Amino acid sequence: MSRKIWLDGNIVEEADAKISVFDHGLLYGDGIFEGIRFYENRVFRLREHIERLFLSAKALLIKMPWSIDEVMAYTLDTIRANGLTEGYIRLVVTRGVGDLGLNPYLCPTPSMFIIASGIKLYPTEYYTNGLEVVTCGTRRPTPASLSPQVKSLNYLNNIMAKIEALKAGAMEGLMLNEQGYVAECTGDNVFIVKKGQVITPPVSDGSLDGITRQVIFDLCEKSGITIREASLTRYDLYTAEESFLTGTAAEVIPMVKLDEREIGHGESEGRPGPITLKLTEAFRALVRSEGEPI
Ligand code: PXG
Repeated sequence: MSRKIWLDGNIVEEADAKISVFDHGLLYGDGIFEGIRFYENRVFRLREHIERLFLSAKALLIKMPWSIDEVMAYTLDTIRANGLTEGYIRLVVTRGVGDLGLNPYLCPTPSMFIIASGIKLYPTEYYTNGLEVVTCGTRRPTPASLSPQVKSLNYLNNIMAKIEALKAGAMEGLMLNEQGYVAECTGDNVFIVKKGQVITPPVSDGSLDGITRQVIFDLCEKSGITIREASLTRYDLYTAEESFLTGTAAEVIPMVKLDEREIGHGESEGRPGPITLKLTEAFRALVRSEGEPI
């Protein structure tokens, strides 16, 4: 079945959803995106995603000709046009069409398109058995260059790291910051469990302030699990009791091995740990119990 795409105000067939070769999103990666999930006819944390999109736009001086509420409505329209109840939204805003040259003022109006589709990042067995991860040589760019908070169309650092991970036979790669502290994985935030407490690096160590990351803070608080931010080294991950990754696409997934070290102690060494499993279950229940109705 051909997908229906929202493109600059119209819902068009996938085959007709075309972007100009002069679009600066393509020519220079000058644009931003969001990845959003919907479960059982409800969009999870829709407003938070659209608000983050608008913050990315503000940082890049992309003047959005739509309001937050309008973009939320267009997102829901796109899902309805595709008759989907469960899936994934990719929302992309580009600087728009302009002549050649970096100058963004050559592009009078931004372009936006919205795709509603399925997504499956990892096979089911990885959620049950856990993921093996390797540390990548490619570093997360420092906030002194483009802020990691901007979800821009230039993901080349993350893609280079992903290539390293895949070449090493791992499904995901750990990225460090310039100082060698843990930042995040190529498309997910990282958490560990130590002495029963959940710990994740502060976003100032070079990670995206993930919406799923925030959900983990909420779930820990609700379940009486202590959660805090702290800079982490690879040693902290190697010797952790448990570790897991979070992201809109990945959801919550256990990380059971890093650079050949099996994470965990005793019986749960190299296996998903109890707090990870508890949070995974709580996450699954939450995404099916709240969200913007479609
Ligand atoms: N770090 C990075 C670099 C990301 O790109 C996350 C963390 C997790 O953030 P959220 O807000 O999703 O919890 C992301 C998000 C894809 C895909 O197509 C990637 C993401 C989200 C949706 C789809 O690979 N990454």
